[in-house]
Amino acid sequence: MIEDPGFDTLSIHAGQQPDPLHGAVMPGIVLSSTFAQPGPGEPIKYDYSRSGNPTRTSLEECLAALERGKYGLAFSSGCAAALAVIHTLAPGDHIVCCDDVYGGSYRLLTKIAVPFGIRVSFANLGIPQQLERELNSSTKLVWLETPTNPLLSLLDLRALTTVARSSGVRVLVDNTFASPVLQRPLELGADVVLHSTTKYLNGHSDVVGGALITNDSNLKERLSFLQNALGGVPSPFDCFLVLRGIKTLPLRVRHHSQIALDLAQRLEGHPQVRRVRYPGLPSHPNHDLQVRQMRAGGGMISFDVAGGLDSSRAFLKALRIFVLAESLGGVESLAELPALMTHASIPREERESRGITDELVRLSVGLEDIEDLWRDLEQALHAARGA
Ligand code: P1T
Repeated sequence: MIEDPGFDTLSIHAGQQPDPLHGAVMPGIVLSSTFAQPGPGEPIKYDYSRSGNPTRTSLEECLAALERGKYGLAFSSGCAAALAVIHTLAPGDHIVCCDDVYGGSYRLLTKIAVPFGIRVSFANLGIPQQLERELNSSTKLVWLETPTNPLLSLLDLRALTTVARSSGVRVLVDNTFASPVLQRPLELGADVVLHSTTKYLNGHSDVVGGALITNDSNLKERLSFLQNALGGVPSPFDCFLVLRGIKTLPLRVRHHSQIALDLAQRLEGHPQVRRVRYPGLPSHPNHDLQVRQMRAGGGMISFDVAGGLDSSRAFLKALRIFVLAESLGGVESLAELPALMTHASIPREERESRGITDELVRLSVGLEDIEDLWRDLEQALHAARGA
């Protein structure tokens, strides 16, 4: 590899060299669960595939390169990666989390971390000074997601990591929605980046996976131990699929962003639509931050369908190209209702106070023809009007 390659080059080559035995340009998938040792306790490099595997190493090196980190660790899901981070803490420690996060992260924090003796507070960190008020002497971790799921608010990573750093508190950034194409939190002061590789990184909706990336060697040692000890590791085949998906990540994410911006503009002018949330729209409250912090607005749009639950239900059922399904970041367009699907684990009162109403619809804009996507949205909005 040449010195200091660009992002697109890294997406295709990082962690992958032609196979030295046969010259195969695509490195093989090493499926073996165990590895022959020349003497007892003398592995050549790998001993057992939960502890380490060559295909996983390729993926981990590639992920680290894309996030501009030194170390990457791959997990069996985004939740498994999050669980490993929670296990770096001890009973009595305190986590401050932004108040709009993926429902599964909320569930892990409230139903797993809290019973384990960790205190968790949720705060609106849209104003970075608020973080100063939330920190106390037991705070060990700040958990951020930006853009947030599902409301697509942005958090100022540079400002928030500066506040946390001055108190010696680590910052985790869930970079799933932006992907490293649009935003690299380690460069903005974060200590660890989390991904659900299920989403944009794999990009084809056929893998569930997760990852952590860091520059901190102590944290990496602890997380590697937990990766092996907790056992939430991905299969070599899934590692291969994510590596393959990453080769087109930059192309996909740039195109997702272009289509999403166009659709968001059209939705904003539609009489059946209220409050379009898309960070690339000048009307978005954090649009200035998007321009500073992200290379484009991304592929996710949220909006309210006028008319309440009956209308949002009718809209989702009428869609013909957008598939009604959880998840995001694949080449195919998806739509969902966070209140009843991805964020159903958040109590209704809390959900509604954050703006996750029964009429809030979330779109993951795929890579189909834009005019087909628009025709689909228009006809479904028309169906919603009669509901
Ligand atoms: O599903 P899993 O790979 O375990 O990843 C969890 C996760 C973590 N972080 C964010 C920001 C996420 O969006 C997710 C998973 N989200 C969905 C399945 C969803 O539809 O929002």
